[in-house]
Amino acid sequence: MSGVNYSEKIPNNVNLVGDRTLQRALEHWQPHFIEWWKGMGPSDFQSADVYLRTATSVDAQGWATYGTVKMPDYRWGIFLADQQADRTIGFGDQMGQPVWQQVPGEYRSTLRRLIVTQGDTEPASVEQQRLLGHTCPSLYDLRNLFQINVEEGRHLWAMVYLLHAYFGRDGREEAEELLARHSGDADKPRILTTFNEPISDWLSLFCFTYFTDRDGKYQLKSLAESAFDPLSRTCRFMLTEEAHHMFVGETGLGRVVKRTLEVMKEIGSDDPARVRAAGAVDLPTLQKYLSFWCSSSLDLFGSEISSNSAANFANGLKGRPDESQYEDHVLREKTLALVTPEGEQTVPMLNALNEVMRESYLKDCEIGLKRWNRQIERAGFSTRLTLPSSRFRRTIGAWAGQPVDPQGKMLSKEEYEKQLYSWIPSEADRAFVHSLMQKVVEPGKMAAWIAPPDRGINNLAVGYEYVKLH
Ligand code: BYC
Repeated sequence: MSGVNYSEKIPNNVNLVGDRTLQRALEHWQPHFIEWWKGMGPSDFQSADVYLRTATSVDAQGWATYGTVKMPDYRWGIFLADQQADRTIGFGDQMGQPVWQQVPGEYRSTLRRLIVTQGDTEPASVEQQRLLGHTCPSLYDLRNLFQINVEEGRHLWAMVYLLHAYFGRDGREEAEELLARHSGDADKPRILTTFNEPISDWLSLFCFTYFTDRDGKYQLKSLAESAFDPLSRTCRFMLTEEAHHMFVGETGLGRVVKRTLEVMKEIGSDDPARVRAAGAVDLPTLQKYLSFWCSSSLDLFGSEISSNSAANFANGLKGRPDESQYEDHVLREKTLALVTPEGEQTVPMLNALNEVMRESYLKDCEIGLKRWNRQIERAGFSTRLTLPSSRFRRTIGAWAGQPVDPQGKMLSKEEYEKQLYSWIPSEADRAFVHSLMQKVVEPGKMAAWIAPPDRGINNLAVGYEYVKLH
């Protein structure tokens, strides 16, 4: 078990004290991070006492230790999963050879790019969510938002550690840049498109944590397979924390569906206008939010046909999630039939791995929809929620910019443009959802558009005062 040393300025389980140069470099970055947190992190709640979990070790006993802290005092630190003795490369052309404890020169820039791209998403999401506290539906939800925010901050630390420890001066410069780009900034935006989308209401937050954090799960799992062992160990521990973020999305959307169905039963109608008038999110609007965030998150897997994905896999930098479940770990002989707007193409499997991953991601996304559709069916209504086709509204890859409807059917450009806002939220839909977002901070009280959760955090009551406001 690797305990975390909390007596140091930067809590860590990587023996930072044994490398004074690295320690100094990270201690130099630390005040810049805090400054960023105060300026770009949750707006206005920095003096609140928040019931948060912090890792005190990376094992089952210590990774979630609960207590009340003010967010700027959160102990952000560097935690790697324990090193596995004799770990060997699990895929690609160097399969079976020992994993790397240092970055091989020939992969240096690619690995740095992967780590920077991963790292960039973490502060981006905190920036996207910074105003949400003002419209929280309950103290329980407010606490969950802040838990996610501080952990995304920690995930930034995880990537900054790798940059500082293994990439020298370039790594330190990249770490500064991670605080200089900002979500939605016209001059210095975040790297990936989804992380520049505003998240200005809680329905979007729940969709983001359902769809976008799930991309995080898939990407972290594939990086956890990496032959670069420090990256693998970092991602393995991050995945433990990531699960709670998806839980917030899944239960959040489930609670929205539950409340909407209660209202539909009360008024005896599924008429969207009447559901809205009764203060709940009508199912067609929910469907539009699902389609928006799902399609946006699908871009995060990259192009269907990608030489980057082929090289990353062949060189052992990035595998497939749960690589050991597959039989063939080299993939030099396999192909995949892919449909693009030009017709069906047979592509070397190595070049199609982004698409393979996107397909399994979509299957994972289906699980929640099945559950919510069962709830709707049990309540006696005929609407069914669906995921859009992976060709819908794409901005990356073979289907980028193609006028395709959510069922995957090609339309004329005019028809597509005419119908787009019947598939994703229009200004009026967003304005309606915003009108529901009224701050509720009385312990145990919920906003009218969302059902209470089944249980509280860490066995506490739902009505516990999870955030003490001053
Ligand atoms: N937007 O061959 P291609 C998370 C670029 S979420 C903008 O198509 P590749 C989290 C690409 O960079 C997980 N640009 O794709 C969730 C490349 O540019 P360069 C984040 C894009 O490289 C919630 C070019 O297009 N982690 O953790 O195979 C809250 C051609 O690339 C996009 C990662 O993404 C896009 N959507 O795969 C908080 C893992 N897609 O390099 C956190 C690290 C592609 O030629 N990143 N491009 O200039 C990667 O593994 C890969 O970079 C990608 C793309 C999967 C993103």
